[in-house]
Amino acid sequence: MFKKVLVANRGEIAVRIMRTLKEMGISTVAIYSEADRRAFHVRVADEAYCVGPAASSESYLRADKIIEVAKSCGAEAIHPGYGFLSENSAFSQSCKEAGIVFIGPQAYAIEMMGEKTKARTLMEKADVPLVPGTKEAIEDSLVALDIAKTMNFPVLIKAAAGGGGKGMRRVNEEGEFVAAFEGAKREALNAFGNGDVYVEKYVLNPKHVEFQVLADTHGNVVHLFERDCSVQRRHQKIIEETPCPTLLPETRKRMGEVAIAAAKAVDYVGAGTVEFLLDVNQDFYFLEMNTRLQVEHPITEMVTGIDLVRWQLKIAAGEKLGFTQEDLVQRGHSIECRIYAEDPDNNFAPSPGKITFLSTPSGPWVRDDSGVYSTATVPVHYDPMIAKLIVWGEDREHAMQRMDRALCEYVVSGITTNVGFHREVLAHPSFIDGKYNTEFVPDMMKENRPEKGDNFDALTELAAVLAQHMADEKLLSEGGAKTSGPKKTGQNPWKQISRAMNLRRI
Ligand code: MV4
Repeated sequence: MFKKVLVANRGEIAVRIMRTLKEMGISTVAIYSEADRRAFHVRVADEAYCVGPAASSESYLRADKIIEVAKSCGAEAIHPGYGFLSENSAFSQSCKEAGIVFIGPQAYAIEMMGEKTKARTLMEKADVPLVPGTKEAIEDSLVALDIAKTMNFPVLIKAAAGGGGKGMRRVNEEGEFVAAFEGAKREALNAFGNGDVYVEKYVLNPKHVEFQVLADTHGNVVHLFERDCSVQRRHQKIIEETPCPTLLPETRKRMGEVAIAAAKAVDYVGAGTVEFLLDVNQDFYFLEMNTRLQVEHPITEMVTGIDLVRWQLKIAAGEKLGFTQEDLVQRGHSIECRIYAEDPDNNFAPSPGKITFLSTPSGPWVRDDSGVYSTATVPVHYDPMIAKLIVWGEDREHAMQRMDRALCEYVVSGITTNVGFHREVLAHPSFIDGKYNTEFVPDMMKENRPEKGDNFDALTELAAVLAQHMADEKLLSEGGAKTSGPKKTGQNPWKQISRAMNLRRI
């Protein structure tokens, strides 16, 4: 096993990876930008090196500098986390050429899955069900229109180099097609430097269900069941859960087999995720494969008992998978809520700044994967996700009750978070019945939601007690104490208290 590993990431995922490294007796190396000198991941690491200015392009994306740091400090391997360089095939290759182990798949698998048309071609050969559509990029808009006509509208134009929703255009009728096609091409060229687009039939109201896989270098591949990631807003996941509440055992079995076939078809090595759309008839279609550890991996760890980062390391060191498919079972239910520094009452605008006070949930079966600490500053430069709250319960109802309890324990002052919004989602009939799909959050936002504050009266007395306590403990921030962000908040004690209590609209 490695003696020293560099973690080429920041925030909660860097901390989460270093926790496992520490447990395995491996020395941890952090990198950081000038904006992250006091970041949590830097404090957790055994050693840490600054790799450049705040902008990601000048720090966390600087493959050359990061490999240089790894070489000079004697790290034998680099864990890329998610985002940043994690799905950059050139980086995987550069690590290899520098004699450093990239903890992830080979460049070939990243490249094949990164280009959607290549991925679809390869997946079809492996008998993986695809959404009806083309496997080649289409140059001519009229040729594309003819194909679209055979599929029935709506259709979806997708960028070959895209993923995660970027460069997609839904087209509802023939008349809109050509303009949308040209628009999508231009957008794709701008965003990815690759204007290739292709056409798929639009699957209406699907669930987003993904399967976790693990593959070693000896040809063993297993899946670790599914995650339902349908609670999303603008392609940002908000809540994930496992098992998927509507997935039938027979469908689960078939999807798992397909996920394994997908991984085998690209000679996959390490931890990966195969994404599907699942429709109301339990038909499922391959969307894409994410060739990295994902944000929502902890819920899989909670129900399987497998530490995915530990196995990423063992696999990267050449070890064989220590268990078979038959050894794996889903035990109980797990839910993850992503905690964002954002304001749900202001169109989810980022809310960076100084966290003046933080107290996080704990207790039975609660996992707090956080990238911040009390008095830390959330920089404006990066993703506003500051932490993840993960719970386990014996069944779904138990997990939901436990999550609401844990959310109530969250106390964050100085910045605004979506903790209260999570409570609103958990209390929503569509979430409770489990049949929600990817339209759930957009639909919920269109509903006539009660004004925040409608439920305040009954809580006035409690709020007064809390206000006194917060004043005594100097937890209320001074007027204008916030140093960054779009507008000054925090001057209004009432708002701070309601936030501290995680009041949800009811
Ligand atoms: C689709 C689709 C419907 N039909 N493809 C969004 C992100 C990218 N990975 C693919 N996405 C979709 N592809 C067809 N043929 C609907 C989506 C989609 C979606 C997928 C997963 C989770 C949330 C979503 C929200 C809107 C659209």
